[in-house]
Amino acid sequence: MVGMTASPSRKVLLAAPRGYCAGVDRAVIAVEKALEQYGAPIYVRHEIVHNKYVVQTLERKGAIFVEQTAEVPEGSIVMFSAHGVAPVVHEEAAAGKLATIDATCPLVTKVHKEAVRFANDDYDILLIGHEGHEEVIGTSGEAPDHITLVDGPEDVAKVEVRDPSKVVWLSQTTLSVDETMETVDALKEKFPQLISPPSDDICYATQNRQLAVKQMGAEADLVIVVGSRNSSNSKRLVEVAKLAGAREAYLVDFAEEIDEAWLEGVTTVGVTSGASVPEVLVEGVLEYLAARGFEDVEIVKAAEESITFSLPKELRRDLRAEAAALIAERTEKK
Ligand code: 0CM
Ligand code: SF4
Repeated sequence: MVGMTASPSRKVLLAAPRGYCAGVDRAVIAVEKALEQYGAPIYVRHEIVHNKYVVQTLERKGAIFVEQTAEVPEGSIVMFSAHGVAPVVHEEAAAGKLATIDATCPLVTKVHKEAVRFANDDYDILLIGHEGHEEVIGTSGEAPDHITLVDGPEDVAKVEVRDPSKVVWLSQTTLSVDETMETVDALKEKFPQLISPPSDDICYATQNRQLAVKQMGAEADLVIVVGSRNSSNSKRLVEVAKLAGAREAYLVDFAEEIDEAWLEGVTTVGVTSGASVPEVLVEGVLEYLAARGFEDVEIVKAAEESITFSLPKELRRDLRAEAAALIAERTEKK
């Protein structure tokens, strides 16, 4: 038709992998299983994972979230969140006669063990992480006299160590890979004998979600990251998207938080979600976008994930006990 140009086609780039990681899946199932096995209430110290929807859903099922162990009534069951706790928290729970279920992600536990090992060998440990974040509080608590927090490259200038020939860096599991490497480079310049962790502390899920966002960032006008404000790994995805070239990137808990104005002049929208985000929330965003002409969805795949973790041992033991009781009951009936 003369004088008319076809409107550019609108599409969504959908990141893969996105959403739940193995540690979150395990932690959320652990709360559900504990509610099933023991009945409500199950106390959970700190948000089991940093996601508003997950916390609200579990609250409706009978979980009670608290920030301090002292808030849990004597004799109750308390679960520790995926982000891990300091040894002192285990002591507090024992003093309060609480039964504990530890849903700390095994990849966080791995960092705790590294910290203990290097502290026993009398290293100064430079823990790269965000001040005040629950995971960093837990890891630091393993060896408070040996650990110094380094919150980004700008913190390096003020770092001091006892012996520059005996220094190691470790990190929070949910940091930006690139920013962490910047911090490590600055630390290495200051302490040339700095040694690195025996294996990656930034977990596979954090790394893969950032890789996928990097791939879509250059092509997307706008990137929508589904995740909560207190979720470190989700917030990092917004930063990575912008650094990868996205004109804009926003974090939303739910589709209802999307502002129509963000879509003005936009033809390609990238969508992803943090490691603590249920897929149903991403589906809500895709429906919102489809209703506005973004029906075409293309997957941007950066990695395959197949890792799973078994349930916390306290629940597994109970499952074994239950199975044994059932077998005994059946044998008796014969
Ligand atoms: O550490 P972060 O704030 O990203 O936590 P999260 O609950 O959003 O994600 C999963 C984890 C861990 C540890
Ligand atoms: Fe574990 Fe990584 Fe998931 Fe955190 S983001 S729970 S460290 S797998």
